[in-house]
Amino acid sequence: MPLKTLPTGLRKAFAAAAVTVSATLLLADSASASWIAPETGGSPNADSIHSLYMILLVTGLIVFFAVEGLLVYTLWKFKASRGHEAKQIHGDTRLEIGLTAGSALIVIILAIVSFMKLGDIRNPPNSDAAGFPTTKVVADPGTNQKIPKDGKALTIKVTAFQYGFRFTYDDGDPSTQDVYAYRDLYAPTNTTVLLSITSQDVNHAWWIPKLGGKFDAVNGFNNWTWFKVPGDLAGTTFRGQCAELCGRNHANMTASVHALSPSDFAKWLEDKKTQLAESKDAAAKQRQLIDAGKPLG
Ligand SMILES: [Cu+2]
Repeated sequence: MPLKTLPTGLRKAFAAAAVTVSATLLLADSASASWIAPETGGSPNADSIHSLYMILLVTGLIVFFAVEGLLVYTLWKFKASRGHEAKQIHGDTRLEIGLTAGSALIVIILAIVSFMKLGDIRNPPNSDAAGFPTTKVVADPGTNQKIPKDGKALTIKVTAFQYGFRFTYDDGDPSTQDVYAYRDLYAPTNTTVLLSITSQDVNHAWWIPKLGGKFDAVNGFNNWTWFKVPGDLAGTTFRGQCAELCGRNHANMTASVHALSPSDFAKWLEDKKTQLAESKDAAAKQRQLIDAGKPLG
């Protein structure tokens, strides 16, 4: 049925629905859209989650306003009034089959689109040539780990505990002390970072909204996710916090991810290595003094 032949009331209802959907889309697309849609901009998986969410949201809004608009229009148009008896209609097989088939089709299309998008959300891309030197990784078959096509990434272990996060930078050499840090994770831009997430006590959840999905941190189990911060975001800090109620200090269990250029990150890693070696030496010296019964200097 062409739009022109529709009654004025119905046309107005459709116009109002279109305006509402467009206004919601405009708001959702603005920089401060995090109130209605998942945050975006820090990593390609976060962007894909956002665009999939928007497809579902818009489809939902269109269906909602079409159904509610028709309902309100029908209530108004066919209401009982003086001198006019309301029509009694008992079902319409063709209409009912059409509505059921239409709804099923929408669900099927949404499922197909979701599965098509899932790849971009779950599979990490390769690091860029300008990224930090990455090492060969092998996917752990017992987990949900996905690795980039070229098999290379920077792996950081995230260990949640009551009440904080510890980040361990695996250097691939068991004979040396791995660099580690608490609360503040430093990561290079243009580099695919794989996160191996676990907990040393109760259940927690890792969530930096701008860097992708939320992942449970469970004792005795490794959950994997990834992020890749674009090169122009070097110097940016992404904030997040534990997303699983884990005890009385849960609200203070925050985490920050600081994106550094690959060269700044290399420098940070070296500085941290030196600091760790120095504090290890200092502790060993104190231990010697204690063992020898001498006062600590
Ligand atoms: Cu927690």
